[in-house]
Amino acid sequence: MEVAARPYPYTLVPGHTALVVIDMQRDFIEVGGFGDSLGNDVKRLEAIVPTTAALIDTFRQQGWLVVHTREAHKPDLSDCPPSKIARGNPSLHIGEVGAMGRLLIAGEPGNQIVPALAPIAGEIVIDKPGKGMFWATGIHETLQARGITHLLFAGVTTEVCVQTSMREANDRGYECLLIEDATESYFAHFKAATIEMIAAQGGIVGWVAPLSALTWALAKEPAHV
Ligand code: TIU
Repeated sequence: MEVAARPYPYTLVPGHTALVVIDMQRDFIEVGGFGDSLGNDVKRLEAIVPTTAALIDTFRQQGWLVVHTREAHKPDLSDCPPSKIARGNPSLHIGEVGAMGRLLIAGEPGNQIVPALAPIAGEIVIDKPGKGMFWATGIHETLQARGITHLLFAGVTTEVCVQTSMREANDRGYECLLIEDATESYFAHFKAATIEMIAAQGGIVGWVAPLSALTWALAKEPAHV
């Protein structure tokens, strides 16, 4: 199935394509979380929740795999390098108690995916200690076992965890498409730059397209898994 995209049409292979929703957790999207502790205006990120929900719904309707990630550390912080805890001189450090529990710690209220995008049975949820989804998660083996070769990306933030994950996926041979209205950054110019650099040089990291391009492709050519 062809999806209109930049720098040229993206060939989506039904049955071998998964959606990866990166870190749509309260830690980044709500006041009092990790993103806020770093001094960011978190309100920008909430705006993509409806588009991301529609994208997830599209995958569910097709019966295609959805993978959710969370940036999360073990309660004893054994998977969090001291350099990451110290970085940025934040108002609260990873593991310290904030308005939604301990920052970036698995199981805490702030570490939950926002209710509008909550995973359902049959979807994969991974906790990742890094910015990228492949470091120390085992997700590559899980995707390979399911025959996944194509990944669509959504989530936050565009230039940090989304871009890192997409580059990691690209290096592992996945054909990657970023859904540009289902990703956001605390910095508008970083989102724009990331989109440009992904699609530059003939799609050096992958493709970019709005959700409407996927919707159009499915309307034109209904897919069967
Ligand atoms: N700070 C920032 O922009 N992002 C992160 O720390 N993590 C993710 O992007 N998920």
